[in-house]
Amino acid sequence: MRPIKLVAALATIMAIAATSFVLFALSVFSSFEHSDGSQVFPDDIDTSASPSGVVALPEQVPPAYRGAFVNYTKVIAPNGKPIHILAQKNWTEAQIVKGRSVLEHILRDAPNSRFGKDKTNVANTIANTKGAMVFLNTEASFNTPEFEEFMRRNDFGGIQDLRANETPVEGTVDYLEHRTRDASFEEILHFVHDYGIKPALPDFQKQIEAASDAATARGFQGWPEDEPENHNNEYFAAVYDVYLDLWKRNPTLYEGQDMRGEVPAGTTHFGAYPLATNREELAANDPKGLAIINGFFQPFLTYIAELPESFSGTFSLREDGGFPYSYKASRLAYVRLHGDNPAKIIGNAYDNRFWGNAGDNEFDGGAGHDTTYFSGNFAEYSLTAAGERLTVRDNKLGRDGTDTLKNIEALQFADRTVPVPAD
Ligand SMILES: [Ca+2]
Ligand SMILES: [Ca+2]
Repeated sequence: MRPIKLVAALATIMAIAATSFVLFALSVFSSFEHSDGSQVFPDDIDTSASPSGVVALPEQVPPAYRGAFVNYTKVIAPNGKPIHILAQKNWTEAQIVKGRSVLEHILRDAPNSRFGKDKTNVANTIANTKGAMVFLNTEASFNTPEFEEFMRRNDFGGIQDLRANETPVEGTVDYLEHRTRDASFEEILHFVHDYGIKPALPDFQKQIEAASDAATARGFQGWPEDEPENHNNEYFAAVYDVYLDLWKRNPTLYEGQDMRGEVPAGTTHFGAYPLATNREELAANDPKGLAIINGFFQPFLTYIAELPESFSGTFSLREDGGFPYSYKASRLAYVRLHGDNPAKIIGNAYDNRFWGNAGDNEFDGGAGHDTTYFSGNFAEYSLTAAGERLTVRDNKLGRDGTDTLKNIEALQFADRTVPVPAD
């Protein structure tokens, strides 16, 4: 239940290095070892050959890392340095991409916010610390010899874990049926908070601590296993989950375990946060919590939800009781379809951006200034208006198909943007 934070124990590393024959055996790898026995994780892994940016950990990576992890991606901070993401084998490529997208989202500037309008220093601080997200299979992965070896030998300055069985990807059956509790926002926000916000934004940190203390006085319970100084870290992430409406309708699985009946009414996070269960209640019942969210984030999720090729049917960003996931999806704004299944996307009041697939798609942007993206140049498409609908047919076979648009204000082609005239 409790997110587990990891701190490399340098003293332990040195004690082991001083006494162990293992070190002798590893001396052939000395070109990537520090004098304390930890191994150097390279800062220059090339991910450019992979369209998704996810690659297998290359040979140049020392064995302590390759023993525990198989795949890799990164986010480049404004200073040009990487923030590392290492993933174990249970993680699908789509899950790794989502995790990276959530990290990019949390680090994306929020122009109208007090502390988040320029996050350069936050991201640079994490990269300078040599921070790494570690995507583990399950909680049991902590207790494997491979992971323990990784913990003894890694040279990361800050590590936060997230597990594969708590990271559902938009458009998968698990997501659509709102089964697995999505912990990616919570855990990745912990990472940014600990290694970016605390060192880089001390005034914001003071505000978070004050809001956390006020909520604690009203019943918020930091995880009991945690030191009290970590409660503000749990609080910020819990409030952000609530703001994203992840608990507006309770999920049914917690890391593979049935969690039905485990969340007292009127609370989230298994009762730890008792002040609000959704964004509307947050404004009324925990305005200090809402203020810290508004101090760092935009109202919507700024990453593109990449729906899998298997998806077909309707994906709704508008709350609709017929779609159990639509509460959490209501905070998305950007969606991309893949494959060639016919599919429809229903937008919300945000300025939506939609990317269709090779099948015939329908897009309804709803309110806001909404844009649909196409693969080719404007001259390669035929446009037909009929009432409030606009049909856009790709004259190149097998590319974008024939898409029908409603409440869309702009068409973005490879070569130009075409505004849709109001009717
Ligand atoms: Ca919209
Ligand atoms: Ca299409």
